[in-house]
Amino acid sequence: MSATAQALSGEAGEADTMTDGFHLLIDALKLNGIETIYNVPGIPITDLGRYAQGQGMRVISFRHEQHAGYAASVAGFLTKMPGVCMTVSAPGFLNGLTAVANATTNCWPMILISGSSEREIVDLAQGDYEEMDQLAIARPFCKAAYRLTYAQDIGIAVARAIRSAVSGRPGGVYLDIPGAMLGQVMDAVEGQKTLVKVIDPAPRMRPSDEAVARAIGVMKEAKRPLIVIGKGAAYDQSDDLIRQLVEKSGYPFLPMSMAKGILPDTHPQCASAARSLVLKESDVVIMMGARINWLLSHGKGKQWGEPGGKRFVQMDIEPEEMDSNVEIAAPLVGDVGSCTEALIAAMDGEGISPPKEWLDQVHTKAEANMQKMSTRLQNNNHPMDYHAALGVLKQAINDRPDTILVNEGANTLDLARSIVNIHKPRHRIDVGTWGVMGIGMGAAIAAAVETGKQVLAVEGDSAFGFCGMEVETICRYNLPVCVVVFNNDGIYRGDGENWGGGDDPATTVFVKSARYDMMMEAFGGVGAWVKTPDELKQAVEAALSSGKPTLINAAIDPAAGKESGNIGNLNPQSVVAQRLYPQARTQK
Ligand code: ADP
Ligand code: TPW
Ligand code: MG
Repeated sequence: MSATAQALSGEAGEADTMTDGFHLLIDALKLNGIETIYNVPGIPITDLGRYAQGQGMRVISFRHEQHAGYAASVAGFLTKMPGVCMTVSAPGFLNGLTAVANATTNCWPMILISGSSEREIVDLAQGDYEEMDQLAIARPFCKAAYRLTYAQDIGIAVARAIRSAVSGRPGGVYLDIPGAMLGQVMDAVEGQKTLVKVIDPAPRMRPSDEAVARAIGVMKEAKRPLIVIGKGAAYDQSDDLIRQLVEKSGYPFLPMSMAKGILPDTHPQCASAARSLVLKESDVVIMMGARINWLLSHGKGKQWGEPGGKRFVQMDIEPEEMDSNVEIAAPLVGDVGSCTEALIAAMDGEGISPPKEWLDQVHTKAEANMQKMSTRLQNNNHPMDYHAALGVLKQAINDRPDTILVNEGANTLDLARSIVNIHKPRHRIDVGTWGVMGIGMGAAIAAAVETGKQVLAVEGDSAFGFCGMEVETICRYNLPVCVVVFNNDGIYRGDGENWGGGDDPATTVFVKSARYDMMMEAFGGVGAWVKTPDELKQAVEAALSSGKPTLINAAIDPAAGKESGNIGNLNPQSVVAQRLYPQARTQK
């Protein structure tokens, strides 16, 4: 029963025929199928959370808004409906804003709802409690930002927020709710009439026939074709169509990190293990919901082989994405599902099939690289290195392919991404386009809450430090999350030294052998401290079969990691520094 209907069915008296801003907001969210709020309470939204719970919504309260926000954004990625994060004004709002900006960058739908203080005081800068012009501050960081003044506008504002978040290229939306608006009352029947159910919030967008014919024309000429699949395709959920296109074309495919599992990494056409070769040697590349941004070296440079040696077909819902970095020979503007469906239909009779030599070349390279890797994964080095630990986790996910993998860190991220196979769509969540540290616990919580599945969060010790307090949230809601902290005593490596020779530790190192496992125990979860692959295996097995909140503190050789993982080349270089610090020359 909706809150307004409940009010109507009560005893006679004015309050019984009225509703208020609080309840209209809850009704508006529920009417549109939003059942969960990721929240940190406080003035003016403490009661909003209580009432939402009172009305049967799931309200997950966090310890810090950034993680509530990350959780909402990951819920958006997983469900194609905006995740909702709710915060207090000024500082809470700012904490949540990072997540909205990150969601927008990743093209994930979410709505940040923040309480705000009295507008007439804010606008005259008279120093209200938690005063801030939140709407103006939010605008540059999100896809759209709206402020409510009257309770009767809640229905339309929520509808607008949902549509803005999910239509076209998805993104983060900000909804500003002045505290006073929540308390406004109106007739319940009239209030109900103001609510809006969004019809077809993200309409399908089909590419034109000409665009499809152009793409087929490019594909027909391909001698060394490649498909690159991105997280936009994972978001789209047209998993079967994507598989059909890949298999019908016979093209090798390369999944970007969060697109792993749309087709299993073990699929015979998966070219991940021959990544350098296919990027360099391919002549036609079909991009499916993946931007040609820094993660793909902007489509240029030696990674991509001969300049001008490639033609791109790009599927994207955002027309302006085309030609952003390189010329797109055949733009396919539309949702991945519609574009893929159109290509599959248009391929018939066009003789599209890649030359056998190309497939053999890719296959041979991939096999050789996988062989090399598999020996490294079985090492029994002491102290344990990344490869040995990840060999264990790879097996754990192979045995339980339904487990959702969350992953952040530098070496911990880069190595886990290439080592741990993913078998199902949207079963890997990571740092995304920004490479943001601290998304792990929010992502793990959202994955568990939204899917009910077991989560394995593989975290660098630094990455974990950005969000570690949320293990209390995991314990409080008793979520099936196993966190494995790759504890190498620091950022990239734990063996750095102070280059000035002073007593302070190096900027990149932490307390040695820190007991992160005891943090989980402090809140009633299971902790384990492991130093060998066998111990790790046992602890992970126990965690994944019990479903209990668990933190496994895995000791990793402090000297095993590389500076900045795989992206050390992005660090600015200076000849002056190389003269001043002999150590700088040996940094990789
Ligand atoms: P990755 O990091 O995996 O390479 P990106 O985040 O760079 O992926 O790219 C995702 C792209 O997918 C964005 O350009 C976005 O506009 C696009 N996109 C998002 N949703 C859809 C969709 N449903 N259909 C087509 N393209 C989409
Ligand atoms: C919000 C910069 C990139 S990677 C990283 C930092 C601080 C931590 C790497 O250490 P970790 O992994 O997690 O222990 P490992 O295995 O290599 O030791 N602040 C934010 N985001 C980013 N990306 C950074 C800082 C960074
Ligand atoms: Mg580390």
